[in-house]
Formats: sequence, C-alpha cells, structure tokens
Amino acid sequence: MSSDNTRKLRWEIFCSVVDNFGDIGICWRLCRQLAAEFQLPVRLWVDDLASFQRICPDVEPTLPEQHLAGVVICHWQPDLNWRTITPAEVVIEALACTIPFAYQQQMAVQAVPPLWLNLEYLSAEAWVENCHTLASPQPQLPLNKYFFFPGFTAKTGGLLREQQLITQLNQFASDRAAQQRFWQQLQLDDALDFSRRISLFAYSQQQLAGLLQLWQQQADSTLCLIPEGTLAEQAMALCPGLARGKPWQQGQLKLCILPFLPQPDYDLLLAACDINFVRGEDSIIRAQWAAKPFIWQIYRQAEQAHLEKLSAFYQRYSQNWPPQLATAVWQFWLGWNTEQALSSTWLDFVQQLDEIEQKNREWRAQLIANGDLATNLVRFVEKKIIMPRNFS
Ligand code: TRH
Repeated sequence: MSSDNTRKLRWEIFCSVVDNFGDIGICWRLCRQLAAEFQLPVRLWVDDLASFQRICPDVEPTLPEQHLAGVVICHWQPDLNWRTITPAEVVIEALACTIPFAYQQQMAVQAVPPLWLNLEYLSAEAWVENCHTLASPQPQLPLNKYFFFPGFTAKTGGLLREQQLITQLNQFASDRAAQQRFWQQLQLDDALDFSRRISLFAYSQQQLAGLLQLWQQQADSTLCLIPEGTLAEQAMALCPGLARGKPWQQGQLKLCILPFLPQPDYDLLLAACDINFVRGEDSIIRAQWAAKPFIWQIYRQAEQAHLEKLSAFYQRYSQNWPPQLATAVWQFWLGWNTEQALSSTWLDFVQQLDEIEQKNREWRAQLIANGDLATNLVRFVEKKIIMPRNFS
C-alpha cells in the first residue's frame, strides 16, 4: 500500500511501560502492522521486556536486541549511549513517554532531521480533533514534534485495526468448529454448553463479589473467564478453591482463571464470548472490533477526570441508539466504574444484548470508515516527508 519511497524510510518507536499492558500492547500491534502490511523497517525500543513477554510469549526478556515478526526489538535501558545510535527517518514517541535528550540531540544533527511524532493517548473528547497533527516546536532544539491522536472520527488518526482483522473475526464468529477448537485449547471443552460466555478483564473491582453472586442466581448459565492478574487474585480470595486450572462452580456460574493469552488469541477470546468486560486503551478497541456487547472500565485518573473521558466516549458510541437502550447500558457502565449498585442495571443490560450487538456492528462500520491508525500514520508521513521532497 505504501509507495516505494515510503518503504525506504526506517521507523523507530519508543515505548515506556508505565504500568499494566496497554502501552506495550498498542506499540506492539502498531509495529507488527507497519512491518507486515507496509514492509517497513521498524525498530521498537521498550523498557520492560518482562511485561512485553506476557502479551507476546516469544519475547526473550534478557536479550538487548531480538527480531520478531519482522520488527527489531531493542531493550531501552537507562545507560545506553545514544550518541552511537543513528536515528531513523520516522521517530514515534508513544503514549507520553519521553525519548532521551541525547537521542533528541542526535535527531537534531542529522542532515535531514527525522519526522518526530508523539502518538497520544486515546480520547473521544472533542478537543482531540483540533490538536491532531499539530506541530509543537521544541524550545531546546531546532526540531518540530507532531501530535498524532488516535480517535473515533475522520478528523483523528483512527484506531489500530489490521487489514484482515474483521474478516478473520467474522469467519471465526460464524465457525462453531473453530470456536470449539479454541475452547479446547484453553481446556474449556464445555464452554459452548453454557447459555453465556463472559470475558472479565478489569482492574480490581469493589463490585466483583456482587456481580458473581448475581450470576450464580440468574436463570441462565454463565461461564466467566478472568485473565490472571489483580482481578483474578480478588476472585480467588472470594471463591475458595479457585485457581489457575481449577475452575469454581456455584449455582449457575462457572468461574475460570485464564492464563494471559498472546494478543491474537485474546482477540479471538473477545469474538468467542457473548459479553466482554474490557479496560484501559487497547482491549476497549479490540472489543469494538469484536462487536459483542462490552463494558469498559476506564483507567482511573486523579479527580475523577476519567469519568469525563468515559462519558465522552459513551456519548459518541451511543449517539444513534434509542434513548431507553442508551440509558440502560450507561447505568451499568457507570456502576462498573463507580460504586453504584449493579444488580438492577445488570438485568436491564443483559435483556438487551441482541440490540446492543446490532448497534455495535453499526458503530464498527462507522469506525472502519475513518481508516485505521497505521495507514493514517503512513499517509501523514508520506505527506510530510515524501511529497515535499518530490516537489522541491
Ligand atoms: O493493561 P491495561 O490496563 O493498560 C493500561 C491502559 O492502556 C491505560 O490507559 C494506560 O495508561 C495504562 O495501561 C498504563 O489495559 P489495555 O490497554 O487493554 O491493555 C491490555 C493489553 O493486554 C492489550 O494489548 C490486550 C493484551 N492482553 C493480552 O494480550 N492477553 C490477555 O490475555 C489479556 C487479558 C490482555
């Protein structure tokens, strides 16, 4: 898809893992897509290879440099001598990490300085459109840094989505045998016997006990899958005997702890389940591609700032819904992100699953029309680097 000129450019992405898996999750998806779909030479600098290994088991945490999926992965260590490193032509500083000043100085002394992009955090707020692709002149060096915002409208950079993703997810969702094989690989041979399968990826949750109790008592049977991590530990404390490889069953609920899956398998899990609880910045995007009913637990920020972001997203996402449906789903989302009671809001939510799924498909089509983040980035680079030079 990219022109020959674009292909000659080297790309470099810097990722600092603040906490959890969203930072590396997003960077790794972007790197893989740039290498696989645009044949670009990509180098990823990441400061936490152990977290990286959780979402990509082939990563070897002790190596300073390794090659995976066509990407050169370098361990970003504090004592590296950046003066010996030649910067690439396109440099991406992902998710508010700061690239070392010595490296910035290296960029400034190149005959043609690299195109420097700040790949920002995800937000559905209106101001994002005004800041997307703005240049920010650097006070200490003769360099510009451009803001690049992912987002939900055509005036933003769009969302990460691999070219074949939707086709693959649709095929998987309509292939019961493939789903059965998927569940068997997870040693959940009985998964399709349940009325409902729920993936539950969340931060620690005051509401967990109440929700699990509700699922035990309802008329339909539920298989609930919790990935290893804080929430799984909370569930193990609540349900004696529950452990990885040891499900727990009570009333209509079977609860299982899942190992952390490689990213492509996590995408399949979202397509295989009937309801997905997601969190952070990357799993929420993947839930939208799977299009099953989902509930977003947003990453908490000081002074409840995250609730504004949650509401901004929800308003866009539900803007074409009947008011009754929009209110019912919002009440459940709000309860999951605060401490409001969940029981009655869950019942309202679960009664409308078919309608939510239909609306999710429409929303997905709307998002696809915005293009995907990697393609939009490549186009921006073409516009900024290739075209001006061709015309000079
Ligand atoms: O892990 P997160 O909470 O990441 C967060 C957010 O990105 C947040 O905004 C950021 O500020 C903070 O990190 C530092 O949730 P998120 O974004 O969904 O990332 C999880 C990643 O892990 C995602 O790429 C999917 C992946 N994953 C797997 O690969 N396998 C799994 O089994 C699971 C559960 C997740």
